[in-house]
Amino acid sequence: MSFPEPIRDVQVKYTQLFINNEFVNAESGKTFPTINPATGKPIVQLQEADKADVEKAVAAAKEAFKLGSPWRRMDASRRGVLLNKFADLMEQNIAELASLEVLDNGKPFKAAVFDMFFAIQVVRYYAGWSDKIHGKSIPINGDYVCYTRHEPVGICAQIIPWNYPAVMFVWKFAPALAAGNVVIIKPAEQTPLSAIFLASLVKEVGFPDGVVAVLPGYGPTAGAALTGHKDINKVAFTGSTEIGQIIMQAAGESNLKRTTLELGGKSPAIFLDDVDIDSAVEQAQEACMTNMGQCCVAGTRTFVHEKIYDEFVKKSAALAAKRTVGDPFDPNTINGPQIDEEQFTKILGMIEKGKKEGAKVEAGGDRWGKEGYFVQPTVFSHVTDSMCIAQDEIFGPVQQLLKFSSVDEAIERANSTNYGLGAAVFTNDINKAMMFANGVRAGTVWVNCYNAVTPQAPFGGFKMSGIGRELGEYGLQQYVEVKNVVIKIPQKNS
Ligand code: TXE
Repeated sequence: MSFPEPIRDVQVKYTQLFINNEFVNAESGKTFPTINPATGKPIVQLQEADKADVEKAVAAAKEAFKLGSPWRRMDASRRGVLLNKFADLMEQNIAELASLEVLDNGKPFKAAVFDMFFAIQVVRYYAGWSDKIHGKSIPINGDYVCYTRHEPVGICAQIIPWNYPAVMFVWKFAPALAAGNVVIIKPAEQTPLSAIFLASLVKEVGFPDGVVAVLPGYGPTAGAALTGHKDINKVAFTGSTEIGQIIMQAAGESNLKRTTLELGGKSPAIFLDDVDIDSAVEQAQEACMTNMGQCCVAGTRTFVHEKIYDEFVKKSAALAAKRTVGDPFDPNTINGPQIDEEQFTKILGMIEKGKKEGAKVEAGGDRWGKEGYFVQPTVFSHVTDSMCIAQDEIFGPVQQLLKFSSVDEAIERANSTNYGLGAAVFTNDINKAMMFANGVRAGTVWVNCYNAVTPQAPFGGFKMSGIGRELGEYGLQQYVEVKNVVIKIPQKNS
């Protein structure tokens, strides 16, 4: 796939809800704006989904999922063909999709294109699984035949965040459809544009009516109507730990929906004293600041061995100062704006807290520019474990440099938050790396790399970073119910 050119004046073609393979207005007729974070100005008004629209989408989903429907009767291999066709259309529209993402989310164009490459890989990966999802024949006691079926869970609500809008869309949509489910997707209110563009591709591919709905709208209204709905069988959510707790409660109180959650993090990256410092400093900063720090698995606690700490601090500050901030359509930009005013204010507040708590600002420490939601790449040294900036998710380009002296100590401190999403260790000592990999409580541990997230391997959190896994075969398991079928026969033989 060649690298596309950005479309600076990309047009927004779709602003409606997508239900039953049609673009429709919200029942209430209400609209809401989506904002360009680089300027703080509205891009366009969109139809705003609420409870009544959720009801319509659920009715269509029930029809699509009923026994004998075109979707239920479809060969599993055909589901894979449709998903591959969806990936083909993503490829054909990559310049438009990536440009919409830049406009709506503020991420630099190059990063938006890499997001699309990854999203396409994920769709193709799950397309391949479609006709390989099957149960077992089990030799049980007695004169019986026994086998299991891996059936779709049913109607799945999928509530996604704004940091990787298109990527999060397909992480949820692709395994669910590969396994034969029907989905109702609620994109984040900040970034609905790529999601409704993807909805237009659903129709072009030819998925049967009602299999996919996309409902832009707010969390406490459209989102809550989904999580509390009695006819929805599963909810998959990516977002804050706080809302994850609310969603799990709503799922439990309504009808015990199957629930998977991918939540916040405060991931540690450990640098031992045998690393190449220049490369380590680069990797540490990328781990923390990629996507402007708006990454659930960002390595926001950089633990540096005491022998190399001072040099590491100096080089990290110099590197942060060189990070190009600005117009996300400019090919030289590395950091675009934060997603919205709320996040921007929260991040600046956390920086102030860090200063008050006694951490030292080595680079940045303030807003960047006068318009939009840009934050200067910020590096703190002299950070201690109990400070808020070492405990709470900041979700901005703010790096905490902490000092340690032994691997045992690093493991204990790495484990000292409520989160457990990612972790990394950088060293040439295999024994120390293995001690860390086994001892740290996190869903992914990287050794001498960071953010190596691929379609084939599971992703998810320990502790308050989540429940369940996405991606890989593990991700697929979250979208099937196992049914055991036992048949009495006259006589079994071995
Ligand atoms: O997230 P929310 P916000 C973290 C990050 C960030 C903080 C707040 O620390 O600073 O969360 O961000 C929908 N019922 N992450 O406020 O509110 C909402 O509409 C049902 C980590 O944007 O969790 C959106 O679609 N749904 C993260 C989605 O939940 C509800 C990515 C996420 O929004 C709802 C984003 C409700 N009551 C933020 N309330 C990650 N894990 O990658 C909201 N929503």
